[in-house]
Amino acid sequence: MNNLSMLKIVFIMLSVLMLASAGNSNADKQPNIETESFWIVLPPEVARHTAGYGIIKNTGEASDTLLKITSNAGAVMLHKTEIQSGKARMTHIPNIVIEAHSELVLKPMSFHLMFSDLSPVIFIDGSKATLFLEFEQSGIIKINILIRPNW
Ligand SMILES: [Cu+2]
Repeated sequence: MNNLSMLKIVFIMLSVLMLASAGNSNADKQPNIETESFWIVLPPEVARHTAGYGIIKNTGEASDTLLKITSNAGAVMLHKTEIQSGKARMTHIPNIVIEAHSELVLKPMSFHLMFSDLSPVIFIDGSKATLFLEFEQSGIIKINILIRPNW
């Protein structure tokens, strides 16, 4: 075998190795979803809606999409409050991408959980509700969150 064909073989082998490792590193990239400081506002007895706040963090190497939220406290949706011509308006956000190394902060006048059809059994000061966050990659994440007055 001459030097040139030897070089060709080495080159081909290197290319195959590089492709294989590139494939591997992609497959290793996973999102890692964590939740922090979640709570639900205890509404006045007459209220039919209430809000929930907290932080969803993605500390992983790939993005993930929040597809669905459910709770034993009632019906729940992700909302976003925005100021449009001087008025606060809420928009329903059906799903949202959380990029790698980023977080979604749910806070007043911004993203929030919007609860309706409130369960009277759950909505007692100091009780806890269960929240299921369904992600495209990470699957369903269950968290227990405190219900407390915001005063
Ligand atoms: Cu809302």
